[in-house]
Amino acid sequence: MSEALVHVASGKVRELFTIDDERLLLVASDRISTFDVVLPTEIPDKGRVLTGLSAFWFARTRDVCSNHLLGLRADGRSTECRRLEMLPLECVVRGYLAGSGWKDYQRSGSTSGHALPSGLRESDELPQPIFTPSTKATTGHDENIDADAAIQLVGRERYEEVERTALELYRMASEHAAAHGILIADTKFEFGLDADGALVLADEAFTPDSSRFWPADEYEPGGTQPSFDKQFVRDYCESLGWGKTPPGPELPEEVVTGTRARYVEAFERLTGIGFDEYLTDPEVVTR
Ligand code: PZK
Repeated sequence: MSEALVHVASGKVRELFTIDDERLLLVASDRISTFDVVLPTEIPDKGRVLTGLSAFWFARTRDVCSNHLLGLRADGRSTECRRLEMLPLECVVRGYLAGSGWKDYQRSGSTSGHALPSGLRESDELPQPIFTPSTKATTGHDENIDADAAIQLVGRERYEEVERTALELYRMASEHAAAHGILIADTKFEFGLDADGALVLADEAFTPDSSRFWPADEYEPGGTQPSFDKQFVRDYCESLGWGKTPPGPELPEEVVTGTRARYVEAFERLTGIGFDEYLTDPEVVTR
């Protein structure tokens, strides 16, 4: 049986297709980006690792919030999902001070309207995780916004539900990951609404592309942290003196192999499932 898939959207490294009126197919490629540029070299199985990790988290957080996952295809990189009305908000939770949160803090002592204690260093753990929504930029970077601006976009009640849900999801996943040697510094969610107006977690969840994963055993606040997954790629790109504008450089074999191994390691540590088992039967992560 063949199936006509209509392409609806492209992300930097993923594609979205329509299956029918109610269902979409989200396909994760093996492309990798660094410094916001997609590189010409792929990392074999990266899309399968991210798809499997997302599905693992969807299965384990169902009681906190329902999600768009309907099933995984046998290729391990394609997710059948419910078609939703997406909220116009990037829902970020930060447990540590990094990236744009750190930049905001240095300028103003706060981020997304959260006043933070003085004297924090880059990569410090926050006194408690904070919800820092941003707008979905069509071009360039998302812009952090405060609660009032987010309430303008989705309404007060929905905002409060999204904040409470996002913080609970982060608490669950970050505790689990830390116990397995990975710090989730921050993470981004996208939520949608089903036909009844119920909140549904969509997109990807707790993948290294939607989150900052740091190796816990190398954690040293006071500067930037190594990336659990992309550090070999970043180090190689820095060694070239590449200007971080397109086109990106091709990656040598040893950088590809080392990076693939890091993705597989993250998958196996977080799921407790062998990656070979996943390739044999992707649905194993949801059981
Ligand atoms: C949806 N995106 C972003 C992600 C892309 C684009 N379940 C859903 N229902 C309706 N819309 C979306 C989803 C999801 N997930 C997500 N845009 C629309 C996106 C990945 C690849 F090209």
